[in-house]
This record gives sequence, C-alpha cells and structure tokens, in this order.
Amino acid sequence: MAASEAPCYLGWDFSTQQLKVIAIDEQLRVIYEDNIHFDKDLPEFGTHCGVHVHSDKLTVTSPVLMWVKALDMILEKMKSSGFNFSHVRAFSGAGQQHGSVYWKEGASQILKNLSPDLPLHQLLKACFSVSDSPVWMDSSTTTQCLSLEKAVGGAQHLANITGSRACERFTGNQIAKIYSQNPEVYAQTERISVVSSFAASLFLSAYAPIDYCDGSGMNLLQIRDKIWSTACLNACAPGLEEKLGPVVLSSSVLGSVSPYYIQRYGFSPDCKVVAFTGDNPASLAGMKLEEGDIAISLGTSDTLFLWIKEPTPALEGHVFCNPVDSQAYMALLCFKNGSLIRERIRDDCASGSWDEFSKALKCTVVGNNGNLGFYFDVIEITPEAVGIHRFNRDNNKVPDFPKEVEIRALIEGQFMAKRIHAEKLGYKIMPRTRIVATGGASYNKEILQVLSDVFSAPVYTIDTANSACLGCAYRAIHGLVAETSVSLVDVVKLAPEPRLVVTPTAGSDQLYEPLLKRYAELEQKVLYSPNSSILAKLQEKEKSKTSSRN
Ligand code: XUL
Repeated sequence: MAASEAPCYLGWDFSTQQLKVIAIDEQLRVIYEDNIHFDKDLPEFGTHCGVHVHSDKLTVTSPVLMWVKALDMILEKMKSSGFNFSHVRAFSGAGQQHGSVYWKEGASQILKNLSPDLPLHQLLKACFSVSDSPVWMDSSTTTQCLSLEKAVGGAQHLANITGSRACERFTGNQIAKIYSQNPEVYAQTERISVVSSFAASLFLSAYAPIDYCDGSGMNLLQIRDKIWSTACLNACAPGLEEKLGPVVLSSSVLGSVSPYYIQRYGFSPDCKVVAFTGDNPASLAGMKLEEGDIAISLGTSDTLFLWIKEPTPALEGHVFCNPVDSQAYMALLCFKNGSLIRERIRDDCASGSWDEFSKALKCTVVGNNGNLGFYFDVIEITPEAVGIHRFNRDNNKVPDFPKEVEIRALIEGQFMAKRIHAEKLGYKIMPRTRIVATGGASYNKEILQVLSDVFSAPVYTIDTANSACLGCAYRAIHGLVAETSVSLVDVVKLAPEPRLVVTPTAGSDQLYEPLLKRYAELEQKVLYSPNSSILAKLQEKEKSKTSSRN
C-alpha cells in the first residue's frame, strides 16, 4: 500500500479558541494538522477568544452553533486539501472540560435524518434549547455550589464522592443554574452533553455517552464507582439522570461514523468513533507521562496534572478518572489566567512581539531582584483572587514595574503559583522529576527556562503542542484493540519520547527557596478570603448588587 493509502487515525480537539485536528499514521507519525480559529474564521458569532463574557463578568458562554459550523469548515478544508477520509480507521476527540450543551426535544430525530447535501450548522439550527453554552470560564454559579455542598454534607464530602469540592464551572452546578433560572428550558431539554460528548454525538448522529474522565469534571460522578451520584443529581435538578444518559470507559468504541460523513466526505463505513474525553485527560494520554512526572499545559487555561494511583481529593484541585489506566486517577490544578494574560502583557510590554518578550526574560535576572507579581485579569481559580498585585523586594505593594520586570514577574509568578499549589496537593519535586510541557507557550524556550528554574527540574516537550489532539489519535488506535487487553501504554510505545529542552540554571534552587515562601505568604493577602472563598465571593456579589441599587 502506498504511504498515502495507508490507514490513519484522527484526533479532534474542540478547545476554547479553536477546533483542531491531527491525523497520524500507523507508525504514530503526524501526517496532517489543521485548525479553525473561532474569532478569526467565524467572526459572525462575535466571540472574543472563543467566548462571550456577559455584563456581570461572571457568566461566560460560547455559541453552540459556532462549534458546529467550525466542524463543517474544517471538514471542507480537509476535503479541499485532498485529505482522503476513506483511510481513517478510527478517531476520537477532546473538548474543553465542564462546558455543556442542551439538546432540545426532537433533536435526536433531526440527528438521525441528516441530509448529506447540507452543512451541519443549517441542519442543526433548531436542535439546542440553550443557544449559548456555559463554558469552563464561567464563575456565575456560586449559589448553586453552596447548595450542592450543603445537600451532600459539606465541601470535603462532595470532594470525596466526585473528586472535587463544588466548582462554579463544573457542569452539575451549571445545569442547576439553568434549571433554577429557566425551568421551561430545562424541561424542553431531552439530553445534556458535555462539549466532548456533544462533539462525538455530531459524528455519530446520535447521542454519545459521557466518558468517565470528562464525567469527573461535573460534580456529579462517583469517581471510585464510576456511576452517577444520586445525591448530587437530585441536588442539581430533577430527572437529570435520564437527560445525562450513561457513562462509559474512555476507550469504548461508540459505533461507526454516521452515513452523513460517509456520503458527504467519503469516510469509510467501518470508521470507528472512540469515546471523546476532556482536553486535559486527552493531553495526559498524548504526553507519555511516567510516574513522578508533572505535566504542565500552557494554553488558554494553564493546567498542571499528575498521574496518581489513589484518589485523595482535597478542597483544592481536582481528581479525575485516568484516561489511560481505568484503575488509576489524575490530579489536576487549573489556572484560568493562562495564555490570555501572557498575550496581554506581551502586547502592553513587548509591542506584541514574542521575540521581545523572550528578550526581556533573557535580560532580567533569575528571581527578578525580589519583585513578585500576581496577574489575574479574570477571577482566578487557583488561588481564588482577581486583579494585578505587584510587590517589591520589601513586600511593599507598588503600582507598576518597568516593562522587562513586569514580564519576568508575570512568568515567575505563574510558575511559582503552580509549584506552591502542586506541593500543597502533596506533590514533592524529586531528583528524577521531569516536567513535560505542552500547549502554545511550550514553544517558547525562555518561558520554559523560567519553568525549569522555578521547579528546579528539567523541562521536556513533545513534538506537537497539540497534545490533546495527539492523545486522541492515540486513543483512537487504542480503542480498536482495548478489548483484547492491550493497554494505551503499549500502543504509544512507538511514539517519540518527550525531548529535553532546558535544565535549571545553576543556583536557581537556592534563589527560589525564599521567594516561593514569600510568594505563598503574599498570595494569602490577595485572596478573596483565605478560608471560605465561595462564601466571601457570594457576600461580595450581594454587596455590589446592593451598592449598585443605592
Ligand atoms: C480544567 C479546565 C480547563 C478546560 C479548558 O478543569 O477548566 O483546563 O478544560 O481547557
């Protein structure tokens, strides 16, 4: 068989700002990559960075038809570039975690009868009872979080069941908000998907189940037993189990691609759809992590995740089911102010140029002469704080820094926060610790040097920054053989090992030791409230409502 006729596998990623796809061959080599950028390629939806931020600044949504239209566009783009869909043996995909899609009564019938002559966004126009889907950047469900924690006996108890205390972006709380504010809309909804299972549903032309890993980001799944928690479902909305459908193992083959894609794009009728999952679990699958490694994804959100054997959920961070080993788990910390604030500071302090940004990191000293900063343009998740806070070496708050100092303070601060919070979760940096970085900013060596210095550990990267897509292409291959007890670890043996990019600068560990301590202490000063942040935020919201009424 000629190389162009060899079987291939696809990995999709419905992320916050783009829809991305990667194709790999049987040797796991990347043979095709493409993307649709929501703001740039679909300006008619009026998103900024893929989302709509509402006037309360807490509600954040994305138009569901934008995601559908992006799929039409990327498939057309692939077709016109000569991509041969008939060679795709299987595919899987990822979605930004926690976001939810509300399918209107009758949508399953429409899905079943799609005419291949029309694009999906025209066919599915009337399928959604909520046109703007809540996404992971939303933090408007404080009331629902408090009542969920109360209903199940407290925050730690909820974390023990579902892997996380109540989080505003988690799907259960978003559903509870829709039910309480708009019961008719909830009643008209026949199925609720997360972004990943929604995307799989498009390809199956039927509702796809939610996989265990992405299900762990909902505050609804019992992560140990891998079943919905009746107590959590009941606390969120009535009749929810039926609207959510079943949960499945992440390596499950859900079925074959639907006739729509066979007729319109030339997919093979045998092409299998393997369960879609969340972007972070998918990245874990794409990064060939070993025990003891720390993965850091530097994207719209920055995340830090680890492979763990035993779940020990705490009030901070999350425990999800593991996409590679169904007996294992993954611990995750999410930082909302990731690439968007890096881009903003690049624009303000480096004339919009990454080269200038990198130069500033090179010409400033490790430890930034004791200047520290907290940069949260939007309400941060870890820690719960907002605003820009700069401190000089004497711990005095200052209004600004010179441009180069600002750039280093941002990057050092982002990585110090990651190390401090990973250590709070019980993670220890050991001599054999490797940091595996992915996401857009992992292309920038100077940023990775700071990461290496702050963690005092070598930093590795993989060949593509699109680890979620790649992980899904690997998962697609695995799906075909999972039932024969071949593991994903076996499947990815052929994949290239992560590559060493930087090692710590000599002496940086001694320099950062006191700085990390100071950073952790200063962080307490910038929090909403050191202890009960959700409650404090709610009180603050109430206060601002009252003052705007007066
Ligand atoms: C993880 C999280 C984000 C989204 C978007 O909990 O909220 O990382 O998955 O990428």
